[in-house]
Amino acid sequence: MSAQGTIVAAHGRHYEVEGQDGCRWHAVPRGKRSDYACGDRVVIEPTGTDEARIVEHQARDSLLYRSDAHRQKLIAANVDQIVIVTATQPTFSDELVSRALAAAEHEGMRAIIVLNKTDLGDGLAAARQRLAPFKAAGYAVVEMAARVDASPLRSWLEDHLSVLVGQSGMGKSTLINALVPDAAARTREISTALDSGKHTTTHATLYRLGEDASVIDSPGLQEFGLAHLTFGELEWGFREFRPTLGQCRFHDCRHDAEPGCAVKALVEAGDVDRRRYEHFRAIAGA
Ligand SMILES: Nc1nc2c(ncn2[C@@H]2O[C@H](COP(=O)(O)OP(=O)(O)OP(=O)(O)O)[C@@H](O)[C@H]2O)c(=O)[nH]1
Ligand SMILES: [Mg+2]
Ligand SMILES: [Zn+2]
Repeated sequence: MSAQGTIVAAHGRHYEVEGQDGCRWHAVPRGKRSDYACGDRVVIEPTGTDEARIVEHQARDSLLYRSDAHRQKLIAANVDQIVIVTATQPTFSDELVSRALAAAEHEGMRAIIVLNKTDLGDGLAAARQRLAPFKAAGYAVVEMAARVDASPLRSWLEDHLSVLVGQSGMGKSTLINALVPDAAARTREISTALDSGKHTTTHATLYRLGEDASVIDSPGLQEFGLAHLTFGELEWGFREFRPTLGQCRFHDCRHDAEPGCAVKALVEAGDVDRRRYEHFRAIAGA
Protein backbone atom coordinates (compact mmCIF):
# COMPACT_ATOMS: atom_id res chain seq x y z
CA MET A 1 0.00 0.00 0.00
CA SER A 2 1.40 3.39 -0.92
CA ALA A 3 0.18 6.94 -0.42
CA GLN A 4 0.88 10.38 -1.80
CA GLY A 5 2.11 13.14 0.44
CA THR A 6 4.01 16.38 0.83
CA ILE A 7 7.26 16.85 2.72
CA VAL A 8 6.41 19.31 5.49
CA ALA A 9 9.69 19.15 7.41
CA ALA A 10 13.16 18.30 6.18
CA HIS A 11 16.14 17.65 8.38
CA GLY A 12 19.06 15.78 6.88
CA ARG A 13 17.77 12.40 5.75
CA HIS A 14 14.75 12.62 8.04
CA TYR A 15 11.48 13.97 6.73
CA GLU A 16 7.99 14.55 7.97
CA VAL A 17 5.43 13.77 5.30
CA GLU A 18 1.82 14.91 5.38
CA GLY A 19 -0.57 12.50 3.69
CA GLN A 20 -3.54 13.70 1.66
CA ASP A 21 -5.82 12.89 4.60
CA GLY A 22 -3.71 15.13 6.84
CA CYS A 23 -1.97 12.34 8.75
CA ARG A 24 1.77 12.64 9.38
CA TRP A 25 4.56 10.18 8.76
CA HIS A 26 8.16 10.14 9.85
CA ALA A 27 9.82 9.13 6.61
CA VAL A 28 13.25 8.20 5.35
CA PRO A 29 14.22 7.82 1.71
CA ARG A 30 14.69 4.42 0.16
CA GLY A 31 18.29 3.92 -0.88
CA LYS A 32 20.95 6.61 -0.79
CA ARG A 33 18.93 9.43 -2.22
CA SER A 34 18.49 12.43 0.08
CA ASP A 35 18.03 15.40 -2.21
CA TYR A 36 14.46 16.11 -1.15
CA ALA A 37 13.28 19.49 0.04
CA CYS A 38 10.43 20.82 2.12
CA GLY A 39 7.46 21.18 -0.23
CA ASP A 40 8.36 18.15 -2.35
CA ARG A 41 5.53 15.84 -3.37
CA VAL A 42 6.40 12.20 -2.80
CA VAL A 43 4.94 8.71 -2.65
CA ILE A 44 5.47 6.83 0.60
CA GLU A 45 5.06 3.26 1.80
CA PRO A 46 4.23 2.84 5.49
CA THR A 47 6.70 0.73 7.48
CA GLY A 48 5.08 1.22 10.91
CA THR A 49 2.23 3.08 12.58
CA ASP A 50 3.70 6.50 11.86
CA GLU A 51 6.81 5.54 9.94
CA ALA A 52 7.27 5.31 6.23
CA ARG A 53 9.71 5.04 3.39
CA ILE A 54 9.82 7.53 0.51
CA VAL A 55 9.66 5.44 -2.65
CA GLU A 56 8.93 7.96 -5.36
CA HIS A 57 9.48 11.61 -6.08
CA GLN A 58 7.09 13.66 -8.18
CA ALA A 59 8.12 16.35 -10.66
CA ARG A 60 8.67 19.80 -9.17
CA ASP A 61 7.08 23.05 -10.31
CA SER A 62 10.03 24.96 -8.87
CA LEU A 63 13.11 24.45 -6.74
CA LEU A 64 14.66 27.28 -4.76
CA TYR A 65 18.27 26.55 -3.90
CA ARG A 66 21.67 28.10 -3.44
CA SER A 67 24.98 26.74 -4.58
CA ASP A 68 28.72 27.19 -4.58
CA ALA A 69 31.22 25.53 -6.90
CA HIS A 70 30.91 22.20 -5.07
CA ARG A 71 27.37 21.67 -3.89
CA GLN A 72 23.76 22.73 -3.87
CA LYS A 73 21.71 23.52 -0.81
CA LEU A 74 18.01 23.03 -1.30
CA ILE A 75 15.72 25.58 0.34
CA ALA A 76 12.19 24.67 -0.77
CA ALA A 77 10.36 22.89 -3.56
CA ASN A 78 7.16 23.84 -5.40
CA VAL A 79 6.89 27.31 -3.87
CA ASP A 80 5.56 30.08 -6.12
CA GLN A 81 6.48 33.00 -3.87
CA ILE A 82 9.56 33.99 -1.91
CA VAL A 83 9.23 36.35 1.06
CA ILE A 84 12.60 37.86 1.89
CA VAL A 85 12.57 38.91 5.53
CA THR A 86 14.73 41.86 6.63
CA ALA A 87 14.56 43.89 9.84
CA THR A 88 15.45 47.23 11.33
CA GLN A 89 17.90 45.35 13.61
CA PRO A 90 20.31 43.65 13.30
CA THR A 91 21.62 45.29 10.13
CA PHE A 92 20.91 43.11 7.11
CA SER A 93 22.92 42.55 3.94
CA ASP A 94 21.27 44.17 0.94
CA GLU A 95 23.49 42.12 -1.38
CA LEU A 96 21.95 38.98 0.11
CA VAL A 97 18.53 40.39 -0.78
CA SER A 98 19.64 40.88 -4.40
CA ARG A 99 20.97 37.33 -4.45
CA ALA A 100 17.73 35.84 -3.16
CA LEU A 101 15.78 37.93 -5.67
CA ALA A 102 17.93 36.71 -8.57
CA ALA A 103 17.38 33.07 -7.50
CA ALA A 104 13.63 33.68 -7.29
CA GLU A 105 13.45 35.43 -10.68
CA HIS A 106 15.32 32.50 -12.20
CA GLU A 107 12.64 30.12 -10.91
CA GLY A 108 9.83 32.42 -12.04
CA MET A 109 8.58 33.07 -8.51
CA ARG A 110 6.90 36.19 -7.25
CA ALA A 111 9.15 37.92 -4.73
CA ILE A 112 8.28 40.34 -1.97
CA ILE A 113 10.34 41.86 0.82
CA VAL A 114 9.32 42.22 4.47
CA LEU A 115 10.81 44.92 6.66
CA ASN A 116 10.20 43.56 10.15
CA LYS A 117 10.64 45.03 13.64
CA THR A 118 9.35 48.48 12.72
CA ASP A 119 8.57 48.87 16.43
CA LEU A 120 12.33 49.34 16.92
CA GLY A 121 12.58 52.88 15.63
CA ASP A 122 16.36 53.09 15.83
CA GLY A 123 17.22 51.28 12.63
CA LEU A 124 14.06 52.17 10.74
CA ALA A 125 15.28 55.06 8.60
CA ALA A 126 18.49 53.27 7.64
CA ALA A 127 16.63 50.07 6.76
CA ARG A 128 14.14 51.94 4.58
CA GLN A 129 17.03 53.59 2.80
CA ARG A 130 18.72 50.25 2.23
CA LEU A 131 15.49 48.86 0.75
CA ALA A 132 14.73 51.86 -1.49
CA PRO A 133 16.62 50.42 -4.51
CA PHE A 134 14.41 47.31 -4.40
CA LYS A 135 11.25 49.39 -4.25
CA ALA A 136 12.54 51.39 -7.21
CA ALA A 137 13.00 48.11 -9.10
CA GLY A 138 9.33 47.33 -8.51
CA TYR A 139 9.40 44.94 -5.55
CA ALA A 140 6.79 45.32 -2.82
CA VAL A 141 8.19 46.10 0.62
CA VAL A 142 5.78 45.17 3.42
CA GLU A 143 6.54 46.85 6.72
CA MET A 144 5.46 45.26 10.00
CA ALA A 145 6.31 44.33 13.53
CA ALA A 146 5.69 40.58 13.66
CA ARG A 147 5.81 40.61 17.44
CA VAL A 148 2.96 43.11 17.53
CA ASP A 149 0.86 42.38 14.43
CA ALA A 150 1.64 40.09 11.49
CA SER A 151 -1.59 40.80 9.62
CA PRO A 152 -0.03 43.14 6.99
CA LEU A 153 1.49 40.04 5.37
CA ARG A 154 -1.61 37.88 5.39
CA SER A 155 -3.17 39.05 2.11
CA TRP A 156 0.16 38.57 0.30
CA LEU A 157 0.18 34.91 1.31
CA GLU A 158 -3.33 34.07 0.04
CA ASP A 159 -3.36 31.56 -2.82
CA HIS A 160 0.39 30.92 -2.61
CA LEU A 161 2.86 28.41 -1.32
CA SER A 162 5.46 30.82 0.05
CA VAL A 163 8.87 30.42 1.60
CA LEU A 164 10.34 32.82 4.15
CA VAL A 165 14.07 33.36 3.70
CA GLY A 166 16.56 35.73 5.27
CA GLN A 167 19.41 36.09 7.66
CA SER A 168 19.20 34.68 11.15
CA GLY A 169 17.38 36.84 13.71
CA MET A 170 15.22 38.79 11.26
CA GLY A 171 12.01 37.34 12.70
CA LYS A 172 10.89 34.65 10.25
CA SER A 173 9.78 32.21 12.93
CA THR A 174 8.18 34.99 14.98
CA LEU A 175 6.15 35.81 11.88
CA ILE A 176 5.11 32.18 11.49
CA ASN A 177 4.11 31.95 15.16
CA ALA A 178 1.95 35.03 14.79
CA LEU A 179 0.23 33.69 11.66
CA VAL A 180 -0.18 30.02 12.63
CA PRO A 181 -1.81 29.42 16.02
CA ASP A 182 -0.22 26.04 16.75
CA ALA A 183 3.13 26.71 15.08
CA ALA A 184 5.14 27.21 18.26
CA ALA A 185 3.94 23.91 19.66
CA ARG A 186 4.72 22.10 16.43
CA THR A 187 8.15 23.66 16.15
CA ARG A 188 8.95 22.41 19.66
CA GLU A 189 7.60 18.99 18.86
CA ILE A 190 9.68 18.61 15.72
CA SER A 191 12.80 20.05 17.36
CA THR A 192 12.51 17.48 20.13
CA ALA A 193 11.88 14.68 17.65
CA LEU A 194 14.86 15.69 15.54
CA ASP A 195 16.99 16.45 18.56
CA SER A 196 17.93 20.04 17.84
CA GLY A 197 16.04 21.94 20.54
CA LYS A 198 17.61 25.32 19.76
CA HIS A 199 15.79 28.59 19.36
CA THR A 200 17.21 29.36 15.96
CA THR A 201 15.57 27.44 13.11
CA THR A 202 17.59 24.42 12.02
CA HIS A 203 15.39 22.93 9.32
CA ALA A 204 12.64 23.93 6.92
CA THR A 205 9.03 23.41 7.99
CA LEU A 206 5.81 23.88 6.04
CA TYR A 207 2.72 25.34 7.75
CA ARG A 208 -0.86 25.50 6.52
CA LEU A 209 -2.44 28.93 6.90
CA GLY A 210 -5.81 27.93 5.56
CA GLU A 211 -7.38 26.33 2.51
CA ASP A 212 -5.19 28.03 -0.07
CA ALA A 213 -2.18 29.41 1.74
CA SER A 214 0.89 27.60 3.02
CA VAL A 215 4.20 28.97 4.13
CA ILE A 216 7.61 27.40 4.70
CA ASP A 217 9.91 28.66 7.46
CA SER A 218 13.58 28.14 6.66
CA PRO A 219 16.85 28.37 8.61
CA GLY A 220 18.68 31.71 8.57
CA LEU A 221 21.12 32.24 5.71
CA GLN A 222 24.57 33.77 5.96
CA GLU A 223 25.25 33.55 2.27
CA PHE A 224 23.33 32.86 -0.91
CA GLY A 225 25.62 31.36 -3.52
CA LEU A 226 24.46 31.60 -7.13
CA ALA A 227 27.04 29.39 -8.83
CA HIS A 228 24.17 27.72 -10.72
CA LEU A 229 23.27 30.87 -12.64
CA THR A 230 24.93 31.68 -15.96
CA PHE A 231 25.84 35.30 -16.68
CA GLY A 232 22.71 35.62 -18.83
CA GLU A 233 20.49 34.19 -16.09
CA LEU A 234 22.05 36.52 -13.54
CA GLU A 235 21.44 39.67 -15.59
CA TRP A 236 17.84 38.49 -16.15
CA GLY A 237 17.59 38.14 -12.37
CA PHE A 238 17.93 41.93 -12.07
CA ARG A 239 14.51 42.81 -13.38
CA GLU A 240 15.22 46.52 -13.93
CA PHE A 241 18.04 45.61 -16.35
CA ARG A 242 15.72 43.71 -18.67
CA PRO A 243 14.66 46.59 -20.96
CA THR A 244 18.31 47.12 -21.90
CA LEU A 245 19.45 43.53 -22.27
CA GLY A 246 20.76 42.85 -25.77
CA GLN A 247 21.27 46.56 -26.46
CA CYS A 248 24.91 46.91 -25.46
CA ARG A 249 27.39 47.59 -28.27
CA PHE A 250 29.12 44.24 -27.67
CA HIS A 251 26.91 41.18 -27.53
CA ASP A 252 29.14 39.64 -24.84
CA CYS A 253 29.22 42.85 -22.77
CA ARG A 254 29.85 42.21 -19.05
CA HIS A 255 28.39 45.63 -18.18
CA ASP A 256 31.70 46.70 -16.69
CA ALA A 257 34.00 49.14 -18.54
CA GLU A 258 32.94 48.34 -22.10
CA PRO A 259 32.02 51.32 -24.31
CA GLY A 260 28.39 51.53 -25.36
CA CYS A 261 27.05 49.55 -22.40
CA ALA A 262 23.27 50.03 -22.20
CA VAL A 263 23.06 48.85 -18.56
CA LYS A 264 25.68 51.36 -17.42
CA ALA A 265 23.91 54.08 -19.38
CA LEU A 266 20.78 53.42 -17.30
CA VAL A 267 22.84 53.57 -14.12
CA GLU A 268 24.41 56.90 -15.19
CA ALA A 269 20.97 58.26 -16.05
CA GLY A 270 19.71 57.30 -12.58
CA ASP A 271 17.12 54.84 -13.92
CA VAL A 272 18.86 51.87 -12.34
CA ASP A 273 20.02 52.23 -8.76
CA ARG A 274 23.80 52.20 -8.41
CA ARG A 275 23.60 49.87 -5.42
CA ARG A 276 21.79 47.22 -7.42
CA TYR A 277 24.37 47.58 -10.18
CA GLU A 278 27.13 47.08 -7.58
CA HIS A 279 25.41 43.92 -6.35
CA PHE A 280 25.24 42.65 -9.89
CA ARG A 281 28.93 43.30 -10.45
CA ALA A 282 29.85 41.64 -7.15
CA ILE A 283 27.78 38.53 -7.90
CA ALA A 284 29.03 38.33 -11.49
CA GLY A 285 32.50 38.02 -9.98
CA ALA A 286 33.92 41.35 -11.03
N1 LIG B 1 11.14 44.12 18.67
C1 LIG B 1 10.84 43.12 17.86
N2 LIG B 1 11.50 41.95 17.95
C2 LIG B 1 11.17 40.96 17.09
C3 LIG B 1 10.16 41.12 16.12
N3 LIG B 1 10.07 39.97 15.42
C4 LIG B 1 11.00 39.14 15.94
N4 LIG B 1 11.67 39.72 16.96
C5 LIG B 1 12.73 39.12 17.78
O1 LIG B 1 13.86 38.84 16.98
C6 LIG B 1 14.54 37.66 17.45
C7 LIG B 1 14.74 36.67 16.32
O2 LIG B 1 13.47 36.22 15.90
P1 LIG B 1 13.26 34.84 15.14
O3 LIG B 1 11.84 34.79 14.73
O4 LIG B 1 13.80 33.70 15.90
O5 LIG B 1 14.20 35.07 13.86
P2 LIG B 1 14.46 34.07 12.63
O6 LIG B 1 14.51 34.92 11.41
O7 LIG B 1 13.47 32.97 12.65
O8 LIG B 1 15.93 33.50 12.95
P3 LIG B 1 16.58 32.09 12.46
O9 LIG B 1 15.62 30.99 12.79
O10 LIG B 1 17.87 32.00 13.20
O11 LIG B 1 16.79 32.23 10.97
C8 LIG B 1 13.67 37.10 18.58
O12 LIG B 1 14.23 37.51 19.80
C9 LIG B 1 12.32 37.77 18.35
O13 LIG B 1 11.58 37.92 19.52
C10 LIG B 1 9.46 42.37 16.07
O14 LIG B 1 8.56 42.62 15.26
N5 LIG B 1 9.85 43.33 16.93
MG1 LIG C 1 13.66 30.92 12.69
ZN1 LIG D 1 26.65 46.18 -21.11
